Amino acid sequence: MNTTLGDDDLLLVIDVQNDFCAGGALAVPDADAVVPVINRLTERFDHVVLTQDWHPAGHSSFAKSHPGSAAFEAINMPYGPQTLWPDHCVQGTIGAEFHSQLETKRAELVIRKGFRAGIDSYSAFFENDRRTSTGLSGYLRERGFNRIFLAGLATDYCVYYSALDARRLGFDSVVIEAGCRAINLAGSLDAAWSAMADLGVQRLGDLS
Ligand code: VGL
Ligand code: ZN
Repeated sequence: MNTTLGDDDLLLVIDVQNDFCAGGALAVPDADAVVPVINRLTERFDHVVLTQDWHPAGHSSFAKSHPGSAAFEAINMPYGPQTLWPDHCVQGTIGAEFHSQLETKRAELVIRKGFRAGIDSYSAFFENDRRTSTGLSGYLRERGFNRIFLAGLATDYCVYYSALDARRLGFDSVVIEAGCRAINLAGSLDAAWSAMADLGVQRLGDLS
């Protein structure tokens, strides 16, 4: 892979928010370790976009919204299967804020997702019905980006779905492993890497 970065390369930083980090409501193992890595990556890119998981209270992806169901169970929603989560990244809460050490000032866009009560959005591009657009694709296209590098949380959910959609939309899509950590529910990490490989998402250990 040509790792010389240019004006048409973008770093897309996925969901580095307090609730996914140590002490958070849906803490991803070792999540805080991505912060210095992503800060270093951010310095290398001309363009950086952040995503922010941003749910209303009582969101339909929260286990508490489904009496009789527990967190980390899967249920069927009108748009398909949905894993249930502990309440997390509720709009306006500390848990929804970016990690305090994350370097955010060079971000050119913050795209929020998961704000509709009845549908979750793992991907930065499409909600979990796989059709409702967040608008990010149009933004990236209009700005002329060709290659999207991804890092953040979690490798096997929001990074995975975003990387896959970037590829499907015709961008080159590269996941930087050193800048990601996984939830890994029931083999979800292996499944994610193999699905990404099948679709032509590139896996880069780190940017040297
Ligand atoms: C995520 C589960 C629920 C993620 C977001 O950022 O990977 N995972 N909401
Ligand atoms: Zn969420």
